[in-house]
Amino acid sequence: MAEKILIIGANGQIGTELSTELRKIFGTNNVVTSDIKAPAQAEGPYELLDVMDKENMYAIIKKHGITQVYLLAALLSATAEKNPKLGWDLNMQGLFNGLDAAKEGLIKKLYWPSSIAVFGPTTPRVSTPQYTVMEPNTIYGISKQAGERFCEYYHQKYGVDVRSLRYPGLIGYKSAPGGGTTDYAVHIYHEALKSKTYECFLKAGTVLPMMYMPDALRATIELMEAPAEKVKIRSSYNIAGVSFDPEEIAASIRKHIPEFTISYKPDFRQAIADSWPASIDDTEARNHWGWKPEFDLDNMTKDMLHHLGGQTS
Ligand code: AKB
Repeated sequence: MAEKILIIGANGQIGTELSTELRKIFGTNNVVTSDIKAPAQAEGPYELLDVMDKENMYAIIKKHGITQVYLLAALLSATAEKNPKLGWDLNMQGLFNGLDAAKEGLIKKLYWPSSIAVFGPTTPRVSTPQYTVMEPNTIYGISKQAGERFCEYYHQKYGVDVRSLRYPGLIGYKSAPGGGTTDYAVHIYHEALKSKTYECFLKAGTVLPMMYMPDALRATIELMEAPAEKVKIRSSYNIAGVSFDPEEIAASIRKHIPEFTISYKPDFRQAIADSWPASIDDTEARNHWGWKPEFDLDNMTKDMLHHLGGQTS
């Protein structure tokens, strides 16, 4: 049977780009996008859907004969800290609706993103392993950790084919990030081109795990397309791209825009960043289904500046 895909939260940072990639593979009409608001420009079939509305989610799945759901709707770390109740409700209720749809046989496969936010201040910060101390202290991290436990539970107990990645900060030129602690690493490129200066909301020396969007999209699709027996972890996989601090990304930008300057004005997001790993050990993802990142910091910078319309010499 041909695959029919539903992307929930398709207007967000990942959804915007993932829908284009999935449509290249599965065909425009076999990928239905959905979000709480209509897209600025519809490239194919779309539906209005609040991820917390189970009835409507099920109706859309049945209407289009959906076989796979990518459930991307979530409140990210910074936004969820400002509205903890909504952060928890939306992140958990949305996941339950997706897991239940799979448990009840409405769909065959579910993708749900987790995050490096599942780790906390007591986690070893460097080369954080797949299995380690996890005591997240943000609402977002707590919801992602609880979500991981439920994914594994639904897989073991009900045979649900759920797959997940612990995304680091994601950096891309096609879509804006939506309320995360790692968002500075996208804004910095836009500001470098616009005003040649950037005021960073994290302080110098704050090293975080990051990944260029093409790598993240490839990891997502490779995991979803991997044979089920290779997906041995059903909570969520560590994946690593590149780790850097604001000074290092500024230095990388300066190779193309020598006059670029950075200044620092840390806000509440500093405490969130300080509770997260600096780098990730993704041995399991590499060994189980062959994950390998392609972009390092300088390649990413070159590509970002090129696509955002700047110099790349
Ligand atoms: C955030 O900063 O909240 C996200 C994430 C790392 O999950 N980008």
